[in-house]
Amino acid sequence: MDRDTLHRFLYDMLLARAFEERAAEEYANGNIAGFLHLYPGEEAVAVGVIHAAEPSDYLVTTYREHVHALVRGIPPRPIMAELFGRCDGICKGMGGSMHLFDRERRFMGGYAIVGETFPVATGIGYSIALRQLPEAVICFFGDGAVNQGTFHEALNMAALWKLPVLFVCENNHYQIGTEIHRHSAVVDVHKRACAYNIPAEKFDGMDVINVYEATRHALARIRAGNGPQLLEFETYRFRGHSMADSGSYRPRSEVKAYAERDPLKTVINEAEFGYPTSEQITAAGPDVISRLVDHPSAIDHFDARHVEQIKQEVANIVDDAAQFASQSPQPTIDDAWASLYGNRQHETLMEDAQHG
Ligand SMILES: Cc1ncc(C[n+]2csc(CCOP(=O)(O)OP(=O)(O)O)c2C)c(N)n1
Ligand SMILES: [Mg+2]
Repeated sequence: MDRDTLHRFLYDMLLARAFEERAAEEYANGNIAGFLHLYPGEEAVAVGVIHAAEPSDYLVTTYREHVHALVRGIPPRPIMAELFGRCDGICKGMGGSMHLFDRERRFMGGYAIVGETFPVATGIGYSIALRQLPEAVICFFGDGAVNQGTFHEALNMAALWKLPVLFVCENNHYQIGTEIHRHSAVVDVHKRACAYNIPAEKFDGMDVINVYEATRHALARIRAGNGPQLLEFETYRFRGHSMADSGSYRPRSEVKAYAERDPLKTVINEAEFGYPTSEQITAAGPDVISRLVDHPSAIDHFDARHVEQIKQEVANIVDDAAQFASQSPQPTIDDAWASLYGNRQHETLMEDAQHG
């Protein structure tokens, strides 16, 4: 792991946490309406996966997607303005928190319906395969989506046609207040993929380096023409399901245990103390050896001062985004009508077809 990459992970994770905590504050102040699903605790998944992807790869995500949008490169200002429902939002304030979308950056949404990402991603995968492009599509979904029919239909077709789709389960162990063992006969999400002959593995989703490496390998297999892959990342959300949920159904001891494993602590630790001793390398199991031996090649490491600098920088960026959002105009009823009746002739698709 080189220093620049580690710096980007650290920066993006600190920005993600600051952005989401500010969104919570703005919601409490009445500046954001509707549902708001936040990502603290899960940052290592979006950051690790999206950094392993190429900018030409498509992303399809759920309603818990602000961080995915940030990591893909949508600036904080239009994301925050979208959460505020304002004209300068990435979707002109018509989508809101759950429906971020940016065609240019191949960020194909934010979907509110559980299981909705599967057919969308599979369709994009079909389009890539048809044109024989070296691209892939990454389909994020929660552990609660695997009993939807769309999961099975999409996995079947993606496998049958060897589509370049990476299915990524963000397993935070809860579907609102329900745990998977209460609604699923099979509780290991990745094991379900074998029904469709899709290679699948489970990894620790609290460690960004782990997530990044796993995703890089899976994407390499896809680009080599091996068809879809599925990765399950075990993670945890530190907040409730949405701002309307306190999360009180979770035992305090469980929340505390996961807080100890905060992915931000892990990445800061990696960045500050990324030099294992030779004894540590010898003592490490075979699966972590490659990760450990990479570290001594780093020229320099970060210290607490660097981390504080980044924290200050991201705090300013988030302040600026909130300020920008609050000053952006509210859409009018005419804007709403224009959006409702826009794209009726499938202009977006036609433009894409013209550009090959
Ligand atoms: C088809 C459908 N059924 C029910 C809901 C209500 N709902 C919203 S989120 C959610 C739980 C989803 O949990 P999971 O997939 O694990 O994602 P997480 O919120 O944990 O990220 C449910 C049932 C919905 N949005 N869509
Ligand atoms: Mg879940």
